[in-house]
Amino acid sequence: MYDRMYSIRMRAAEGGPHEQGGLHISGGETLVPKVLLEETTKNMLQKALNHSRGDADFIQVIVEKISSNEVVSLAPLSVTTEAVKSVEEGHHRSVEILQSLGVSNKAITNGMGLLKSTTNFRGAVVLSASSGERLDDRGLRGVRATRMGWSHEGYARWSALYAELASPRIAEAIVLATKVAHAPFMIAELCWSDDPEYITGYISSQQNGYVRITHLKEKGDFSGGRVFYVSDDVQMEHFIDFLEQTAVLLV
Ligand code: WAQ
Ligand code: MG
Repeated sequence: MYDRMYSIRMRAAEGGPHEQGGLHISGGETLVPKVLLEETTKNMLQKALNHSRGDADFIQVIVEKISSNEVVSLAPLSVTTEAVKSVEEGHHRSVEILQSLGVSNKAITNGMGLLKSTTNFRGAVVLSASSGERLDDRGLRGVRATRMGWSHEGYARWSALYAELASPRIAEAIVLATKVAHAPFMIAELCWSDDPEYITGYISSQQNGYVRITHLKEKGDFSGGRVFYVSDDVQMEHFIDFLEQTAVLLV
């Protein structure tokens, strides 16, 4: 049904590569047919070079071919936006939403604490939704969802429906949140950006969709990240394998 798809991943740092202590500047993931490969790779490079976090001196772009029969098609999560007036109100709403999804208070406190800290993980931290314990052993790298993107038609339809949201940042976050929400054992994701200029974050789940909260940190704050809350019966290898290996296309 689709052209042969390619996964493109980018990561950028300042002061050397991430694993040599460089400060993470920017990252991105997408899945495109061959006709869009060059243009998209160029756009990724531009994203790395023009980022408000800093001046990248290490940029890695990885391109991989995926066989089209391995691609899972998913509809994007539905989007709602909750306008809040302060970080305090935003955090309060986040707690309420996570509680309603069955995440324990301890797990909420631990997750919010991780995102508030200035330690920037390159990927997400996986927490037990009941104990709040960290379950992955990936250290500062965390777990990265990869091999995902919009189909051309899917993005055209979605961006017409949600014209006011159709920025590259939000479109990328919807892809990630949709793939992650469909992972086995997944309960909820909490996210806000580490970009100091961007203060809207979200809580996503298959149950509630993608719920944006307009104020989760103050401008100028470099904190941010992602937390994946999982159920107690999680099989970590299976969970991480889905996030890293299964190619997902939003349609
Ligand atoms: N897999 C897992 N975690 C990731 C990935 C990935 N592929 N990419 C980024 N992260 C983690 C990592 O810790 C980043 O520091 C953190 O997420 C934030 O990434 O208005 O822009 O790309 O609806 O800065 C959400 C709200 C914006 C959008 C999120 O995230 C809206 C954003 P950023
Ligand atoms: Mg970022």
